[in-house]
Amino acid sequence: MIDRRTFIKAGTIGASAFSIGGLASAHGSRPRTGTATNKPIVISTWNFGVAANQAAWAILKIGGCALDAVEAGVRVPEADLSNQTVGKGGYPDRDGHVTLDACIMDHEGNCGAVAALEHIAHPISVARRVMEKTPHVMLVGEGALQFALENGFEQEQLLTPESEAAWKAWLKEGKYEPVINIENKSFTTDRLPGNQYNHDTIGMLALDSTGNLSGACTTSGMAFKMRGRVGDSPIIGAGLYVDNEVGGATATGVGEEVIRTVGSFLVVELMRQGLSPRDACREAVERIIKKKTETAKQIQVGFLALDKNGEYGAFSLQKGFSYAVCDAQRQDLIVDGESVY
Ligand code: SD4
Repeated sequence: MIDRRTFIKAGTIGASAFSIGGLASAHGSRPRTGTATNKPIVISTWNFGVAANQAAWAILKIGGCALDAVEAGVRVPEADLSNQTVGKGGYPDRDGHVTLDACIMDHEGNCGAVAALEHIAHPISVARRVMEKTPHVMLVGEGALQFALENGFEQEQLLTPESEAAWKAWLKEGKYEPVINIENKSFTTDRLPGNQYNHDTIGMLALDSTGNLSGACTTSGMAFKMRGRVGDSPIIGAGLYVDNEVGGATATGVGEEVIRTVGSFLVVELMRQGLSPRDACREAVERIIKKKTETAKQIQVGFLALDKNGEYGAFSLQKGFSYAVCDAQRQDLIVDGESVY
């Protein structure tokens, strides 16, 4: 158990806790020249990433591989019934079904994903199985469930009484209109869609002691989404992307905007061009603003990135996006990300 956590403002210590060739300037970017590497390291979205990181760390610290670490890490919030945004216990869709999305990607560009998967508590492990045991990248809906059951995953009731009660409360006002975020306005009037009180995703990136990267992303999706809706989280390139030559990125927030900009792939490509993780995330966030200026003011999207050297950074549209960092120095760091608004 973590009894003490430190919150650090990114841009001060967080992003520079380990900085290669100097920290990029606050408002720009410059190519980094350093060669030192901070490994192993694992980072993940939101405060609940701390517990998830520690499960990943148990593997990384004994020389385990990044792929095993990210899978083990994100299984923690997937199993946590008090977390109503990931895995079992997640908020259902508008029709009361808990549908889960997840993807995983390794250092060789192998990837696997499931979307709209029901009745299985650990979609990330099904995604890994898709990656390793099928010629495909993504299975969805009933096919994903069938595959999971054939592979020994247990069928479970994922809707908890608490999440069912929240859904029933939402239903009193719920409008079945395909308007992004309308559900959140009736769900919690003063809380931004995709923000810290309504975040639905853990995205995790790890660099292991051999210098290999992997990532995982898992979610129950936006609360009270339309039936059949799939967000960015299981989409390789949108919710997660890893390129072992460069780094990895993951996203949280309103997935529609992340898909539109192929956000995580964009962050990795920007790092390839020499931007720091933090500046690459910032540029991707600004791309969302450029494309959908009015929408961008109303929603949250956050990106988190880790490069080959173990340097990390994040940026979001709105305040409130935090992320957790775990390395040899400390295992319980929470960083307040920077934001545009
Ligand atoms: C989705 N990106 O389904 C997820 C939800 C999320 O903070 O991350 N919300 O669109």
